[in-house]
Amino acid sequence: MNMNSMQMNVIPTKSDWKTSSQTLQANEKIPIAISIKDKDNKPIEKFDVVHDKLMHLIIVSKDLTYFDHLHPDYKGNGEFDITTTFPVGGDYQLIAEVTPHGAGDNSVEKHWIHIEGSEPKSQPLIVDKSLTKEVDGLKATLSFDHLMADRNLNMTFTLSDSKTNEPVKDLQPYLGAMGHCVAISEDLNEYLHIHPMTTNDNGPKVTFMTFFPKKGVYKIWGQFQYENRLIVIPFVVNVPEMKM
Ligand SMILES: [Cu+2]
Repeated sequence: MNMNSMQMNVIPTKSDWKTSSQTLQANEKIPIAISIKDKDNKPIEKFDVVHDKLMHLIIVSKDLTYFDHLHPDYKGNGEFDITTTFPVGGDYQLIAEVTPHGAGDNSVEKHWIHIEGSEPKSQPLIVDKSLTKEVDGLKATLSFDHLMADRNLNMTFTLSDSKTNEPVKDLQPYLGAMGHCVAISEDLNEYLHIHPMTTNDNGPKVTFMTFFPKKGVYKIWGQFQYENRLIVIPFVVNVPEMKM
């Protein structure tokens, strides 16, 4: 169960991150090894499969322009490996999510790395005026039942085909769900990985229950599989303080 509002069964974890060399270059293959340990520095051996995977790894650039969602391989003894490339120089936050067996809730481990290479000017995060966006043939409108911090809320993506304008009814499951969603606060301190409420429908509405712990600007990435394409649709929203 991934309930961001109630992470009461989290087993405390620590992590070690190793990369191939000291200087990491943009556009070069970089092997990354992530070791997950318990609070006494002993490797955690057993993890639960959550949404088809033992580990979900999110990579974002510091300005949240770049987003990737990867699944490192489990090598045993608490170690996960992945090889990836970074498109440009700069600082990146790596966020690993695992569920140690018996925990019931996921643990989140974060790590910053610096990538050498030409660094584009950091893009300011601009709150979207319109919550309708089109990416790769899929049009999404984002809506909330009530958008405010410190409260459980429902966030719904309503999907239509950009060519036909027809509501999407044949969304494909991706990693055991009709969609995945990640939200990160502007300061990169808050990270939410949100899975949709259980549904038998393949669109056009995919609803996620979530909880923004603090007010402020968040970038949200919805991931959906449609016509055999994995499509990432980003939005930037301002989450106001809770109104009593
Ligand atoms: Cu994942």
